[in-house]
Amino acid sequence: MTVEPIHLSPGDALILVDVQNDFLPGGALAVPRGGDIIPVLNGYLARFGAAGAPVVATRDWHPVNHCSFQAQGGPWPPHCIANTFGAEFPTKLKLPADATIVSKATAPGRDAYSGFQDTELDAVLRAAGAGRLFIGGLATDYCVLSTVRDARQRGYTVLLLEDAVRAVDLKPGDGRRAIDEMKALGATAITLQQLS
Ligand code: VGL
Ligand code: ZN
Repeated sequence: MTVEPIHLSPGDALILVDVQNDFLPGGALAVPRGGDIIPVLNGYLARFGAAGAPVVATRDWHPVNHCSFQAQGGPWPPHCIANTFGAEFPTKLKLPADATIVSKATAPGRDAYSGFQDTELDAVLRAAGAGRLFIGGLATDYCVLSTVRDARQRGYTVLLLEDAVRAVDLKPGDGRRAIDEMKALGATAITLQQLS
């Protein structure tokens, strides 16, 4: 397999999707091997920092009575409740102080898997002049997939951080199928070693 080097340039932005305690080992909705991505994301963060390129972190930020919780008839256990430990970014993730944080799914009656849904993400990226998005995080088959779909629909170039995503895999193969769909939508899968 040829490994093409990628150089960061103006217009690039890093988007970390929902890298939050509840999606990590010990969390309320732990993604299998979710913790593996943190050191890899720290590698991407170091390169974006060195390049002075913008970083955006989305977060699932639910009210206690959110419609996606089983008590309300939704599919998930309670997770990422706003202002709780489970909704925080893990301390091991080296998020820069100037990262932009985008909260999503904040209204009780509406879920949002995509970082673009009912948020300021598109406006933030436009204001930063970003056209090429490097996207990683959790979970491959839910919020990463939806965010990549919306990014492609909005005309962004998407580089999927294949070594910095992990899937819930409720049905075995969900993560694999999500990656296939993202590639079919025009996303390019990359790994950290390609970033010089
Ligand atoms: C997510 C399930 C429920 C995600 C969020 O971030 O992928 N998954 N809420
Ligand atoms: Zn959620």
